[in-house]
Amino acid sequence: MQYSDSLPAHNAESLLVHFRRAELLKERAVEFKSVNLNPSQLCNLEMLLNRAFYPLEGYLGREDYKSVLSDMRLRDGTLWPLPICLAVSEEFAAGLSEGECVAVRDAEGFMLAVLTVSDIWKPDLKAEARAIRDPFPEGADGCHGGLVEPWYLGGRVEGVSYPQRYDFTDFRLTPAEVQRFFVQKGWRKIVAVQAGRPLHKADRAMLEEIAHDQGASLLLSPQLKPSMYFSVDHFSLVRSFQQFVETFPRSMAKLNLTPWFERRMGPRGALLRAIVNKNYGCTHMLVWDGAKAEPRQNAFSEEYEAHIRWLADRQEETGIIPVAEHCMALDQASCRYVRSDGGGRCVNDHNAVVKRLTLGEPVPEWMSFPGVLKELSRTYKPRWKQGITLFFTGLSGAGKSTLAKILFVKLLELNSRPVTLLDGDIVRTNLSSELSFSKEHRNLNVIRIGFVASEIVKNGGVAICAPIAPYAESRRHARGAVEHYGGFVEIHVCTPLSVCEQRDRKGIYAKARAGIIKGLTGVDDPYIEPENPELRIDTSELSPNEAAHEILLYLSEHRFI
Ligand code: PPS
Repeated sequence: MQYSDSLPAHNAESLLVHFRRAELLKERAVEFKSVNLNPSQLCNLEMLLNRAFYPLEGYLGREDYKSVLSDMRLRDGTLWPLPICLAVSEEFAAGLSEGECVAVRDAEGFMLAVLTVSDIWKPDLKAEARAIRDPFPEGADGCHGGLVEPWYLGGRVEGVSYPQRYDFTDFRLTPAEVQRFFVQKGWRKIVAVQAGRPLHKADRAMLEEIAHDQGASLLLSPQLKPSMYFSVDHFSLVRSFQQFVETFPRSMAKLNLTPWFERRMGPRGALLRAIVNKNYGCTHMLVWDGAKAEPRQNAFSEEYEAHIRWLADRQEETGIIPVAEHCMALDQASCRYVRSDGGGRCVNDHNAVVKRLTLGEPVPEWMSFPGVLKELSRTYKPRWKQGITLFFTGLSGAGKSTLAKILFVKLLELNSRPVTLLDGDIVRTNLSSELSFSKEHRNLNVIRIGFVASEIVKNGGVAICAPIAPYAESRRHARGAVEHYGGFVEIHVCTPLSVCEQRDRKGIYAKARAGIIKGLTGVDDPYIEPENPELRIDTSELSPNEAAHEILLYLSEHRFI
């Protein structure tokens, strides 16, 4: 079947309704049940509304869903490789009937669309995953939106508003706007290039080769994660793309941000990407060799070549010609990447660039562009410029607070970063005053400390925390929150209980032994020792100054200071 034969005859640029209809829908929505979308569902809705998912006019109904899984086609024969349905909880589905309208809202409750429900069903997720993985064994995400036992809704969608986006709005064009741009500029052949990592000089040389080979221009889009707003990487990726696109003549490359995100759905995902790219007005699409995480010798795997052939077999219908990566090699004489069909490497220099930036080493000129590096170096800093958390844990009286205070002063004296002290008492007074010393509340207390520390580290500061933190789970949680943005050094102050009790500066152990206080850590409440802390310090063997010096030595050896 020809691509054009299979398209329904309508030409609406978006599924947004006229504002008068939108007003009516908003009034009526008071009576509708509501679904709040998670970030990936929000991207799907945006792609429906802006017609990147043309010709879909809403979420797939049950019969279309089945047909997509079995034949990669809608019931009318249109090629469509992946289900786009609205996943809801069983409880929500149980209260709905077919024909009913549902208000589709963002996380804040702002109404974006109205779905007229045509079908409600419980999908067999295992069968769905099996079908999607066929014909190649790849990881599959489906459209269950992260729900564990979802039900699916299908039906026509009437758009009230696009999801609100506040970042990079200058180049978030809809498919129709992008296509108009191409027409205005007289671009007839366009290669779509999506990438989930920053691009460098090897990529630039390859893209220029491809553009010249095809006589085409380039539409470059960073591939975003649904959780984009919680990740500094998102901003750094997009800004690096801005810089990268600037290295091309204006007549050759255009940057656009699409709400498309990586779905890990193998060939079917690539096919959907082809359809979406066609809807943005492109004619070709670069297909990266997904298996190639690291540079490796000579050319491509058979799977990759089979994948390209598989997409090429369907290009009549998708309207998109798949383009494979080229092998590139560094020409030593000119220090430039050149095409190398007879050998060479499929080059991905990104990991090497990040490694050099985080080690504080210079990045060779042939590897990347100054503008791209400037953007990336704001995110990928050497350890001594990153934020860091010093996380002291140990029994009451072990010496955590004393050490924390010495380190606080020493690091202020170095004056390289802002330093914040989150001592147990400070936190209990200002952040967790309503919490008790139950297991649940202690974990919550430590999770809160981890959150505050991660915010400090995200902004390049030093957080010094000194709670007892008796449980492994909340310590792990705090580490996870912080390590996303910088260093986490766990220091187990392992002074024996007998010494802590002997010191008993607050008289707390005496009270516990007398039964006045219940649930004191180490006496009648557990302390789970950390298995792999970065440091263990026993203050019964070292003076406070000696112990602090050990910690400073560790920080310096590991290049944190
Ligand atoms: S936890 O477990 O991490 O939430 O504890 P933390 O916030 O560090 O609070 C410990 C300080 O509270 C005092 N205190 C108790 N500690 C342990 N168990 C019980 N039942 C208890 N009741 C009060 C104690 O003085 C701790 O202070 P530090 O500075 O550790 O000696």
